[in-house]
Amino acid sequence: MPDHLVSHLTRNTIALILAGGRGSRLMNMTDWRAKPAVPFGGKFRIIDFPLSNCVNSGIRKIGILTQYKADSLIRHLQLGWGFMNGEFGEYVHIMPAQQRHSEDSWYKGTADAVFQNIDILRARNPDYVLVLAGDHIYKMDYAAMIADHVARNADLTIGCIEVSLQEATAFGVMGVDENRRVRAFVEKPENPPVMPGRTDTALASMGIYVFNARFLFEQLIKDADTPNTSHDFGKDIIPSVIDKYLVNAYPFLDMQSGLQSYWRDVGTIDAYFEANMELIGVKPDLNLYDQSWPIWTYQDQTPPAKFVFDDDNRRGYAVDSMVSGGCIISGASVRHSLLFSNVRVNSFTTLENCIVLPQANIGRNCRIKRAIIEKGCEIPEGTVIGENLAEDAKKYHVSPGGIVLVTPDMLGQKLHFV
Ligand code: ADQ
Ligand code: ADP
Repeated sequence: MPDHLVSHLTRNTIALILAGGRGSRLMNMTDWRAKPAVPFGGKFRIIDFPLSNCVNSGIRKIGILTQYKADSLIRHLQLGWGFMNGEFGEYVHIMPAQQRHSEDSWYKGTADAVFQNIDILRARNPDYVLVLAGDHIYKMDYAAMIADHVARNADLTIGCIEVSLQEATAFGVMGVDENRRVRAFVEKPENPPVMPGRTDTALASMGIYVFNARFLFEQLIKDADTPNTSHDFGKDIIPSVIDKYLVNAYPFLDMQSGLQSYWRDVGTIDAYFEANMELIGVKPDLNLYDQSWPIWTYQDQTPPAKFVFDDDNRRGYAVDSMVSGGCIISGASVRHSLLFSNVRVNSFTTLENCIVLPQANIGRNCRIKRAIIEKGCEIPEGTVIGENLAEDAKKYHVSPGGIVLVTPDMLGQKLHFV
């Protein structure tokens, strides 16, 4: 079989999804779950996006490197992705930090997380390793990136996007030559270098990499033996290889329009709120209804969402909103909001610009706006949120953008579900 077929490339690729980081800027939403397990878009978890991208790209050997508060993530993976259990050589394999290599430490950094699994990877003998982050929302055909990597004979290919100089301080920023070869790389620079031909943007790494497998293993072993490294791809590995090896930049552009594609790091409460809210719009940049690139997930079996008149004949309705299965809106009004599954909204209550996570119950006579209500919250009757942020801040978390986050802990509630 000719080696250049893309199917040959993807079949000989192992994807590793780094899902161990905490994502502490999501505040209390990551108190008990890792960021990749955070619910998104009414039905999904963040990790469903890179996972669906892999499956849709034909990359079906997938390892997930977990560490921080992985219980919720692991249960989601078992329920939603457990069907890929090795048949036809297709698997989603959870690789928890288990001190395989050094028995005195957990994963130290992203490169160490991969290094500690090097014996498992070697035994599987892939040609390419695709390293992904478990915490970004986007739809991307990784096969095109791997094909570019191979066509250019690269040792390492880094996915990249153009961002504003201000945003660039939070990313790895690269300098490339006219052949897209990476000539410089600085992790989270205070003064990011401007992209050639631009005045106010920089070329940022998406934190996704295609490595030739043998090259990756060599670099990981070298890094493990280097003193004073943080064992991180962005801080240590990439800067150490750009001079000697062919490191290729792969711009993430829409195949049809040639414009930059949708890619979000929903790393803060404000970014999380915005990205979810955008989905409600008529033509969001992220289309979840596109059947050519489905986002797969685990979902509870739920009856249809229901909108009912209450006993006083008051209308229950939602407009300009997305409402998942199992919700009941009874005698309440819901506007421009996103309701996950099994949410209840009761009589005389109004919700506006809200994100309500599964199994929350909003009592009667509440007025709530610009809020994120966490999974399982029981919002007491008559609660007002979003009208006086100074008051709200005494009980709940208020983000810099004025979004109020409410969790069961803040309401003094213990969870009655597992
Ligand atoms: P950051 O996102 O800041 O920058 P990092 O916090 O290391 O990098 O997280 C990368 C991914 O690895 C995340 O998905 C995280 O959950 C996971 N992770 C972190 N520590 C881990 C560990 N010990 N074990 C397992 N998984 C772990 C990176 C790059 C930048 C790039 C941005 C793009 O370093 O160069 O610009 O991603 O978002
Ligand atoms: P998720 O919303 O991520 O699905 P789950 O409800 O499945 O989270 O809970 C994951 C684990 O964390 C369970 O063991 C659960 O009891 C615990 N847990 C969930 N919410 C909280 C919370 N607010 N505080 C402390 N522990 C929690």
